[in-house]
Amino acid sequence: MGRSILETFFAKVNMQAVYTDAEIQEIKENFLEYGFVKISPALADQLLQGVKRDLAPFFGDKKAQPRVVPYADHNRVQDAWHISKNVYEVAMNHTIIKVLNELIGMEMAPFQTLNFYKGTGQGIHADSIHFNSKPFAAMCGVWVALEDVAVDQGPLEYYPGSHKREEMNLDFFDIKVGEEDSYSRYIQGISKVIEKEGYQKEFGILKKGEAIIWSANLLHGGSPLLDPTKTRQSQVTHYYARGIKYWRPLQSVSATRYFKPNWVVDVHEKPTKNPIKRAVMILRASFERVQDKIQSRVSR
Ligand SMILES: O=C(O)CCC(=O)C(=O)O
Repeated sequence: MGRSILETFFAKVNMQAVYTDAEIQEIKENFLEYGFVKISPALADQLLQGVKRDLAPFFGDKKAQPRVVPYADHNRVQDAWHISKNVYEVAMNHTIIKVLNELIGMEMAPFQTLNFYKGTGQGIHADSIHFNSKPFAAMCGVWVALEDVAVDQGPLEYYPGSHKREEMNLDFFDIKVGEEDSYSRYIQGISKVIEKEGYQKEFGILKKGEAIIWSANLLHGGSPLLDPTKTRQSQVTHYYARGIKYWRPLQSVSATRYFKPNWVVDVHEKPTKNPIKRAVMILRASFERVQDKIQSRVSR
């Protein structure tokens, strides 16, 4: 899954694309007001194609199972940055990180990637239920379109302004961590809040290479896939501010349990030739897999 010299060159050129101060100011104002912003980080077409090419063997009815990632199914590969330099490059995109640093006012870094093949229909939630922090909302999601996305492909769905609400963890809905159906009850609770507040949904209709950044407290999810024959290839990268406290409400049973994010790092220099690096990657992936299993058990 290596990249040609030309691809590397284009990726570097595109990393130099940045916004002017006036544009950054406008982006900040929109983010504060609506809880999300659309940006065009000028990701090279070769890079986006590279992501799709790297993950093609694992998606749809393909049988291949990626190794060294914490989770993969026919529609979702988590932390594919372990196996794809292109996924890593999207997560580390200079423009995206610069904008995030400005929005949050702290140094932001990626700690999880999710690559999708088709629409997810994921229930509406705030990312803070999965990835909370002290201070609150020092976390963002960034959704990059790897192809043009229209409404029948099950685009991202979000509720502008909903990020201004107070923090809504399980206790907000009188749900105890680990209770049966706690996550589906959380999702029901969120849907009632949306109805009560009259939040209006919007869809992430994007052109290939465009991105949406959302706040940890913005209500969002995946809209239904109206045309099941269509793909909706995308990469979500989750970013935290560095040097703060990180916790997951779904795993904090009796008290806030802090954890250390698995920061995205460059493992692509000589991934297979260094046995120690490889062993560390495998150990780390196994650890993440266990963490993921615990989380999905708690979430169901
Ligand atoms: O891409 C989607 O359909 C949903 C993604 C999402 O909600 C998330 O990553 O938090």
